[in-house]
Amino acid sequence: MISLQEAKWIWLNGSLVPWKKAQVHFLTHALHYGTAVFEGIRAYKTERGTAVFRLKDHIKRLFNSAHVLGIEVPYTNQQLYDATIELIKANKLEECYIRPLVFLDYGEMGLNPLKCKVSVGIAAWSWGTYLGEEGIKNGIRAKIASFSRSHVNAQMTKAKISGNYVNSALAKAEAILAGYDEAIMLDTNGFVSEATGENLFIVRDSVLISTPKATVLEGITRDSVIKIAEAEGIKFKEEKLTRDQLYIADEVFLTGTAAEITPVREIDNRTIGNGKPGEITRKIQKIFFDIVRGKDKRFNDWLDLVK
Ligand code: PPE
Repeated sequence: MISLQEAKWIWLNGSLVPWKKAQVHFLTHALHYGTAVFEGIRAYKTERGTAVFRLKDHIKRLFNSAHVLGIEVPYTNQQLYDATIELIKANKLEECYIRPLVFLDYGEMGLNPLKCKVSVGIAAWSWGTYLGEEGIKNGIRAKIASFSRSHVNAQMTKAKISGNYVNSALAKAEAILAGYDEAIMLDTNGFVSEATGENLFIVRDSVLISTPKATVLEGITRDSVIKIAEAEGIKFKEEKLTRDQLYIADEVFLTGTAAEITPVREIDNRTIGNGKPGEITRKIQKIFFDIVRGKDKRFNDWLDLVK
């Protein structure tokens, strides 16, 4: 059963290929060893047409991820930018999620990644709210994962390397099977890092706090939230957080391209604040959705128009 909303074309190594024909060989290196890097990007409908949110920043991070993994992307920044725009147009998507993947392809087996052919694909499809409409509106229930986030010298936190995501998938499945919506992960020192595919913020006494950048993915939504807070005069700091600091926070929310801005109303069966999305969460969430839909002109340079 496929629940993915299929589109018409996928961009693969320089050309548009029909969705169902965008296939790889069984012995693709990345399929066996996780040797790939990816991005998650969203495009939204604005009054000036479809606009991709911070596309240049996402492509830059894709190149950084490849650099960390030690692989060379066989295209330029501009080529992948143009390919993304071309793909959205060809698929006639007004709003979509975009998934570029740079992967070690077929031709070599064994762990040595150095001689593998590097391939690049980009898919785009219609993807609704990641943690549910209800979750974005009223907040989700989260659980602290029993699996630790990988040590910073085990898996590189600055890179969206496919193999890193097994750690997230373990924690996500555990949370879902236990009846929660999402898992929050602690690092190997016991401090809060991030959720399986989202960065984390809390609000305490009107101060916005996020976990230190060093141990988490440098989220583009996270960066956007920090800049919104700055523009709105909301005090922000980065700080190491323990799990019980989450329990007693006034507000907790998660940020990510897929999850957008999702409030957390409960962690480990403890109500956060009054159990409803807090004032600062709602304020930032509203501004974020206004920005991505082109209604807040202060951040217009974050939008890359498709036409
Ligand atoms: N941390 C992790 C581990 C992560 O994967 C993401 C994005 C973030 C933080 C937030 O980063 P940003 O999207 O730049 O704000 N996770 C992507 C993958 C989700 C998936 O299930 O696939 C995403 O949100 O697109």
